[in-house]
Amino acid sequence: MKNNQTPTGLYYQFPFIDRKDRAELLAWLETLHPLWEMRFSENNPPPQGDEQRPLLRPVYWLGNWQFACLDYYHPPKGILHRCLKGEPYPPLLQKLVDRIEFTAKRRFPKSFFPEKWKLNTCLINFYGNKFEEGKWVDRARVGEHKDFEPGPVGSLSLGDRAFFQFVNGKSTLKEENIVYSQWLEDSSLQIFGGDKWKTKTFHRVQRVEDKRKEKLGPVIEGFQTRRINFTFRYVPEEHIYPLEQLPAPQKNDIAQYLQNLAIHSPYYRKLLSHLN
Ligand SMILES: O=C(O)CCC(=O)C(=O)O
Repeated sequence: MKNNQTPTGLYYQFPFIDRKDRAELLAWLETLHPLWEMRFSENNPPPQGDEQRPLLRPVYWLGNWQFACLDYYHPPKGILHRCLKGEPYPPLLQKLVDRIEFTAKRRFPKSFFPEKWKLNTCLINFYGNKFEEGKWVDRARVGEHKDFEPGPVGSLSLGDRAFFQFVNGKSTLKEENIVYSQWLEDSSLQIFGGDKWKTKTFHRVQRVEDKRKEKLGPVIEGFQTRRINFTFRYVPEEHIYPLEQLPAPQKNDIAQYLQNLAIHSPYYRKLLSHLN
């Protein structure tokens, strides 16, 4: 344990960003057009017992895009053709990422960091209520999972606070399986690294409060966002593929997503124009 009683390998800072950076981040987020991806695709159909479904929330990736239908980045076996080279960070985000990397290196032992570690990948999750079958349904949660990208992960939160937990085992509601709980406040930073938090335990977002009543993020049809979370991760550069290096089946699976992204993003528009 350290002085502030946070276990080794966990770091929490509140607030991490000031009001000016927060306002600038929110203004930039409003310009995004997140995707509502389907979990599976023609070339990656649902395994037996599972079914095609949309993800619980809209997402946007920077650095590289890990499409759900390409099965995400999952070393050591799932590294081939999982990560498409994506948009770079805007300057404000890069500035925050530099601070997060600096903090992680200062707080965590060297052994937590793979060689060449840098937070070159960002998943932006939009949490809120989804309009389904005539009513608004609270979809603001994430089930137990691990982030398989090697090294520490940095997590920046905006909006309503989230109840975040590390747990032993999957799909368990048993109290004794809860290893550590943390409320993630608006404008806070969480970093987790090392075997205990990356490999041995799963993490999840149990619920997100609904108190701030703040309009957050871009307009998304059929969705009301009340929390936005950025997780910054590391994917080795050699596992990030330019579009032209993806095989045809993978390219076909993501073709419509890329068309949708290209409507609003100059980066994806250029990518597709080079392909034609
Ligand atoms: O929203 C959060 O705080 C956590 C998100 C998360 O677990 C993930 O993106 O893998």
